[in-house]
Amino acid sequence: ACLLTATAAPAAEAPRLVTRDGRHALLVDGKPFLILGAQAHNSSNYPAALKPVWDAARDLKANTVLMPVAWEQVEPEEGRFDFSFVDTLVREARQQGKRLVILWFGTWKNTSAQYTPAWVKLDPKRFPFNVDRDGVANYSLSPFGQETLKADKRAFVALMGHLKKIDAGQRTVLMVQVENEVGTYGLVRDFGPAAQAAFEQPVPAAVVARQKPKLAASGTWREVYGDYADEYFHAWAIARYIGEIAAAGRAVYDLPMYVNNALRNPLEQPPKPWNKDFASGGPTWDVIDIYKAAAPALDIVSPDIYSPESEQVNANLRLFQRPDNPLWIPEIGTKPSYARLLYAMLGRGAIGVSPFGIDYFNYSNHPLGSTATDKSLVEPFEPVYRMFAPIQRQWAQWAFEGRTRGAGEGDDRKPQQLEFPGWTAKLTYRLGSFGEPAWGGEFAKPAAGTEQPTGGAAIAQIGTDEFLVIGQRVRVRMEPAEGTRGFQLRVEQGHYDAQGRWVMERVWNGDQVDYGLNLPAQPVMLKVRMARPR
Ligand code: N0T
Repeated sequence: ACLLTATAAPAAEAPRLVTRDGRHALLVDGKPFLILGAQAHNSSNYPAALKPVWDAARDLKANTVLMPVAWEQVEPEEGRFDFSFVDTLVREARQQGKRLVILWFGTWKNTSAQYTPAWVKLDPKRFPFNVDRDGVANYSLSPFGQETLKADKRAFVALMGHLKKIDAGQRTVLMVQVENEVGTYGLVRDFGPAAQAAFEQPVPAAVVARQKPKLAASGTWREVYGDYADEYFHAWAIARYIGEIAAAGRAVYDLPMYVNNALRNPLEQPPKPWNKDFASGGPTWDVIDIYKAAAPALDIVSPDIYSPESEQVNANLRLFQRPDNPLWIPEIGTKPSYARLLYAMLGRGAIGVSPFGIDYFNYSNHPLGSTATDKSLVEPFEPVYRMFAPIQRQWAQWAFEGRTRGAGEGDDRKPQQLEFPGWTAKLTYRLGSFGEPAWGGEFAKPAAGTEQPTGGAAIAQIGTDEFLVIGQRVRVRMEPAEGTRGFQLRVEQGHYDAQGRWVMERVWNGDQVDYGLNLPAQPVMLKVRMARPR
């Protein structure tokens, strides 16, 4: 019996988030894991719809699939649960060698009630909508619907209990998203009687302690937050609702949980009071503190990136990456122009990224994403995943240690700089690539294929004077930090083998390094050793 106990496989350790020195890692089987995600289309959550998802995820070289599980499908009749899709999903994911992130489409999906079961939709008395100042019902369910909260929570707890039963020994499911893009369009908050009564109460101390700017140290929502009171109140009401669901789910099966956000303009600084320009009450960057205060069971507030301008993307990355909030991007449009920005996300130390609509279902969410529904959909992203997939564990570890930086070519095509202790990486774009003119400091005309920005690089400082450079369509010049002396000693092109050992393919020297390292259209991996003159 003793022997048997000793050799029995230990239950896999639960995925969890850890934070050190303001940086984060998702531990999977006890070690940092980088999610190279693929999110399926909204209606692919049925067994017969899975094959085009697996095919696209495989072509992309994703390690994780993000898949909705809808309240309407797991509880078609009140109190009768059907998790057969979840069983198929988890079983096939294992066969495909993929991990999963489950998206709970419950009370709110893109703010609407469309994924609630019919018995919820048909009973607005029991499951009330938000109402406006005149008492007219809005399309979105009220966070003050006590019965709605109870029912959603019960279904979510049943889902988590089921996941525990089928997956606690294997941990195929890494995280759970609770609801999808919550908030309300067109109405700043619920004005129903329960909401109004709460609005006139003092702001909870946990919120006042975190959320700024404030006009007073205590008081009602209006007294403390003035013109922002309605939006902040709605954020608090929704956060509390989701937080309660998440906490109940985690009590049954403790997985990392997060919410995603349809963004407000990150460049509007300071942010103006809500003016119908985004979903009020959603976890926009300006109310992350309210979500942290009201929903401690949610680990992450994450951005869904659908504004392709590089300035917008970079601003969102900055705003959602905080010592109290890991950077996790569960949705990125599939327009090819987003691919280069993965270098910025992964270089900054995101715990993961996921283009949305990686699925050969015959549907395209253009203009948010690509027009393609075949293999050309994944082609712009695959080269980046191809580079990171073999080293995803190592990269996540380096990121957790603060060794990584990254950038995607800006819409302005301008040079960029990445600063490391002792060294600076200078990036320039619009260069020739292999087979095209790449010699010299200046180019008569930019190379074909650089009409649109497609360049980017992610760099890890793997030793004091040593770097791993991954990138495409960029010239990288490593230089000593200002006021110091140093030079490039050796540049190797290569890859890591399955055991994580570096395999050198060739040494770059001569023309290949004289003016900087010209990373071609197809990404390469370089190990760069710098040195200081003795
Ligand atoms: C996303 C997706 C899916 C620049 C849209 C994006 C997904 C949801 N919503 O295909 O519905 O489930 O999370 C909203 C984009 C806002 C428009 C940004 C304009």
